[in-house]
Amino acid sequence: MPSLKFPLVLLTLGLLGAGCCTHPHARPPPPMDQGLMVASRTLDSMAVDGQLSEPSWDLATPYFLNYYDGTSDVRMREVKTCVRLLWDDCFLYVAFSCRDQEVFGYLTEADSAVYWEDCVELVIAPEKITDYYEFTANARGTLYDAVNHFDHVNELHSDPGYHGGFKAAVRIDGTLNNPADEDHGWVVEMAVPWSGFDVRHPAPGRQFRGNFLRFDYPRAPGETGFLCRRMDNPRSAAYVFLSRWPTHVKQWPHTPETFGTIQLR
Ligand SMILES: [Ca+2]
Ligand SMILES: [Ca+2]
Repeated sequence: MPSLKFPLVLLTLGLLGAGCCTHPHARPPPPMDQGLMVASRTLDSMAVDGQLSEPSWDLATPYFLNYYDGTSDVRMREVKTCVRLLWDDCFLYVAFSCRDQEVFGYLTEADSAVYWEDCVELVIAPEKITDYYEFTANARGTLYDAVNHFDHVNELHSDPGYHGGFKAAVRIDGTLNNPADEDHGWVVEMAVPWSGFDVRHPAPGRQFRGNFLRFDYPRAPGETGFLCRRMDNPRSAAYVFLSRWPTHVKQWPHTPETFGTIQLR
């Protein structure tokens, strides 16, 4: 069971302002049926530090994930998660900008069950879509990666023994694990090496199937969402709000047939 012995992180960095995604009320989301996400070539060297301060990020197209509740029609809830993609000869870079009133994450051990906490995920299939890779980071920067197989009876088999060598850094605008105050959000800057999933020659025009997920535990239990245990108090339950891409799809995000297309530009 997680304890509270870890020091709480206090970072008030204004991360969702300049250099990150704009406030959702200031920028309308793209069309609901957008299933193609373009990764731009980097212009400069990248520092994986959780700050989207590189000029390359300014040129990356912002895409917004959509809320998915798994039981009813997908609807556009408040846009809370923005994804941007970049690439160079060595890495695929992913930035997640997440608005969040309560940021929480306790797990610190690599490949632990970070998907039960505030987290973001990239899944990507270089060849067969039923055999794909998963790269996940929780809000305190603990990483999980796995190679997954999704069979035809809708069962997901994950092998976290896989190590793709990816790295990620998180910057929090608020206080981690402190429900007494109200947070603003968090940003993940992720770099996944092409060698981690056997892509030897990335080039413009290359396409992959994939998806992007965000699990958000809200400030207070809501009326919708998935009921899950929280790692900070397994005896209690909380609702988690899951967002996915492509935004118009209703199926569970790990269903490979529903993956969108990621294209290198
Ligand atoms: Ca950076
Ligand atoms: Ca949260």
